[in-house]
Amino acid sequence: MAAAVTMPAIPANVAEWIAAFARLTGPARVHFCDGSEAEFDMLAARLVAEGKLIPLNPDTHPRCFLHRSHPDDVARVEHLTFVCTRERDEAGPNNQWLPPEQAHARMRELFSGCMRGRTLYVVPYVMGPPDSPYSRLGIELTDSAYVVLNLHRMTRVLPDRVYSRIAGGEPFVRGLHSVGELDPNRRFIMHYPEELAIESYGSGYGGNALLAKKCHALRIASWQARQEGWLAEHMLILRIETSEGEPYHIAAAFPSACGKTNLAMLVPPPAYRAAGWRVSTIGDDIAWLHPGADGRLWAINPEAGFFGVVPGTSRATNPNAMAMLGEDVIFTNVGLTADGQPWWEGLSEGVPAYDWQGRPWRREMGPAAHPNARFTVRASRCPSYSPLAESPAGVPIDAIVFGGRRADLVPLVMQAQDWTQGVLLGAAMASETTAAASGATGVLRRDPMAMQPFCGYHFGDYFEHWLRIGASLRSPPGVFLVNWFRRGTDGGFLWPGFGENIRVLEWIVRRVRGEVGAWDGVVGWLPEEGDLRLEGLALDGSTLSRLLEVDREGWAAELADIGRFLDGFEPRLPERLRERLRALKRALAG
Ligand code: SAT
Ligand code: MN
Repeated sequence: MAAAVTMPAIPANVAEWIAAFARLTGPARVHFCDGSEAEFDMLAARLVAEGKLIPLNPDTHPRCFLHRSHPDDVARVEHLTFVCTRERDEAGPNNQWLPPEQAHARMRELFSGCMRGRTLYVVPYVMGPPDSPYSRLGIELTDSAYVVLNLHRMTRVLPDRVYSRIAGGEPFVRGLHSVGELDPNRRFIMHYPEELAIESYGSGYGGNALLAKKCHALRIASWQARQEGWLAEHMLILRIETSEGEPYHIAAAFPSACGKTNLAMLVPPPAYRAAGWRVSTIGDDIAWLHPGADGRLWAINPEAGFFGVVPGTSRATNPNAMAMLGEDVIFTNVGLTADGQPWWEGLSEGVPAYDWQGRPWRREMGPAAHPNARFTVRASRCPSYSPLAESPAGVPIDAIVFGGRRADLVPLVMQAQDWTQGVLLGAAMASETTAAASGATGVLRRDPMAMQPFCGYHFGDYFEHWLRIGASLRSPPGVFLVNWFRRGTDGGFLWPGFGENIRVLEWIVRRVRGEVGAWDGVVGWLPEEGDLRLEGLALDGSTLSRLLEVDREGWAAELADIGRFLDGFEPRLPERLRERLRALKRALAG
C-alpha cells in the first residue's frame, strides 16, 4: 500500500497520519483531492456508473444529481454520537461519553480492513474565508465519493492553502470516516476535542459523514472556541437593510429543520421591498462569533454551501432557495418525476413517479420525499448570498435571536432585558423534535441555544463561557427570543411566517436602534401595541393578543421546569444564571 507518495507538498505529519489510516483500513488506492470542478465531474461520473448517483433531467436541472441513501441511514444519530474527553465531566451530562482509549479501540476494530477494494479520499478543507484569521483547517479521510462531492460544495477544498498552513505549524482537525457496511448496529460518531479528532463509521448521511459540518464546525470548534475566547454556534447569519439603507446583522439559533435556511434567505413582502428593505444571506447553519477590538461581536460563516431541508421548500416559502435548486445541486432522498425531475412535498407542480427509495409512488404510500431529504448546493448560487460572507473580518452582529418550534407559551417575539437574561432564555430554549435526527418527532425537548446535539463540552461551562463573552463586549448584541410556530385551538399556525417574519426583524432592528419602547413582560420586553407593523396581514385581534401574551401561570410552571433542567448541570451551572432565574420567579409571582 503506497500512500502519500503522489503529492510532495504534503507535510510529513499529514502524510504519516494518512499512511497510518491506510495501513489500518487497507484501501485499493488513495486519491488526494484537488477540489477542482474536473475532479467533481470525474467523481460524479464514477458514482453515476456505480448507480449511486442518478443524473436528473439535464433540460430542467442541469448538473443536478439524486442520491438515495440507505433507508436506515437518513438522519443524524444522537444516540450513537459521543464526545470522548479524558475526564467525563468535561463532556458533561449533555453528551454521551466514552474514555478516549476505549473509543479509539472500538473504532480501530471497525476501521480495520474496512476499505479493501475501495478508494480512500483525502479531502483538505478550509472552514471560513481562507484569508480570515478566524478560518480553521481540517482534513477528512473518507471512502465515500458522495461525501467528497458534498464537501466540494459545502467547504473550501484548497489543498495548497491547507498543506502550506499546516507546514507552517497550524493545527488541523483530523477526520476519519468510513461508510463501513451502513449497518446501524455498527455505527458510531466519536469526537476527541482534546486531540482535534473525529472518527465516524457506518453512516454516509449528513452530519454523521460530512465531518466538516456538525462534527468539526460545531462540536470540535465549540471546544476550541472556549479555549480561545470565541463562540461556535448553530446559527444563521443574515444582513438586513432598512428602508433608509442602514445595514444590520442578525445571528439566529434554531434547532435543525426549524426554518434557519428560510429565514436566512427571507424575501420581504412587496410593501417592504417597495419601501427599500433588503435581506441578504451570510450563512444558514453555523456562525463563528469573535469579540472584536471595537467591543462588538463579529461573525463569519465557516461553510461555503448549504445542506438544507428540501420538503416544504417552494416559491412561496423560499424563492431564493428555489432559484438555486435548478442547477448544480446534489439532492438526497427526494422523489423523482417520470421525466427525471426532483420532487418533494410542498412543490405545487409535478407529480412523483418514484419515492425517495426509488419505489413506484402511489398516493397511499404517503410522502414521496423523505422528511429529512436534503439539497447540497454552493452558497454562491443563492441569489441573496452576500459578498460579505467572504469578508475575512466577518460582519458585526447587532442582534442574537433564539427560536424553537413551540405550539404555545413562547410569544412571537420578546427581548431579553440584558445579556444574562439572554443567556438564561437561550439556555432554557425548548423545541419540538424534527426529522433531522433519528427518533420520535414533535416531542418537546430542551435544546439550549439549539446546541443540545452539537456542544462539544459541558453545558455548565458553555453557559459560563457565554456569560464571559458577553461581559467582554463593550457593545453586546441585543438578545431576542422568537417563536413562529404558535398554534391555535384548531391546530393551525397563528403566524404566517416566512417572508412575513420581516415584521419581527423590523421590530428587532428598531429596538437595537433604540427607536421603539417595549412593555415589561417580566420574562422579557414585548412589542407595544402598534410597534409591530401588521398592515396587510389578516390577523384578528385575538390572534394577535395570543401571539404577544405572557401567560403568567404558564411561565411560572415553565420557570420551575427550567430550574429542574438546569439543576442537571450542577455543580458547573453559573451562579449568575441561577440567581437570575430566582429573580424572575419572584418578579413573576409578585
Ligand atoms: O445532518 S445535519 O446534521 O448536517 C443537518 C442538521 O441536523 O442540521
Ligand atoms: Mn443545522
